[in-house]
Amino acid sequence: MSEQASLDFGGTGDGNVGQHENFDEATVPEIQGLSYVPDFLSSAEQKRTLETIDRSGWMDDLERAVQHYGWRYDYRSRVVTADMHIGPLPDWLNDIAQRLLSVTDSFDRVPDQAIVNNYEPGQGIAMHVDRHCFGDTVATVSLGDTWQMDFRPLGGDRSATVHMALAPGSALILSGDARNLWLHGIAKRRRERCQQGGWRPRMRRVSVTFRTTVPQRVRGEDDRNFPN
Ligand SMILES: O=C(O)CCC(=O)C(=O)O
Repeated sequence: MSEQASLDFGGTGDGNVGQHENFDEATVPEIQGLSYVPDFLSSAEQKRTLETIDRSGWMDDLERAVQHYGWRYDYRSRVVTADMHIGPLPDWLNDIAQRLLSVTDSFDRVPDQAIVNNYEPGQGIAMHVDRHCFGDTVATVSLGDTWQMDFRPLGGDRSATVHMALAPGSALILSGDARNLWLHGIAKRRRERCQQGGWRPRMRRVSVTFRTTVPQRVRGEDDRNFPN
């Protein structure tokens, strides 16, 4: 594993969302099971997806706004229960979920759950490992501004943290060690470090995280197999 991924990434500081000409220079941490596909969605697909998201209703369970598809997730009990099944993913999400299978062979089937996270400047997500009611692969598609994600091995101290920039249109795929043995999160702050040094204001970022739910780990269907 590389000692420390570059902190220099994306963003011009000129306030134009969608201008991220430096993102391809971002360093991808060498963590087993982590892969990054920079141009997974075209600009037109990003725009269309964001417009569809913005026409849908937001939940205010958390500080950041969220949307749940396929299965609802309870942030308090941190489980999925059988009665949380919403239904199949809508076509616009299912198309993306299907396409993920063409860039990774880590999924054992098409993801059936998606959570949209809306991050305004100052917001983020705490360091965490995804719960095991979800399958062994998780994929996040980024929209909007380029923000940094942090990774730290479970049990490691802060000095072991590595970072990478998630550019709009990219897909980040976590499986194996990256999924199970590393925490990931996004620091709550209002600014991002610029490629050329200094800082720029953060703009809105939206992510869509795709998962498979594991039926025998959905509480209420077979509690014996539910690990935590
Ligand atoms: O916003 C992201 O890129 C990551 C989201 C995430 O880690 C989660 O929903 O568990």
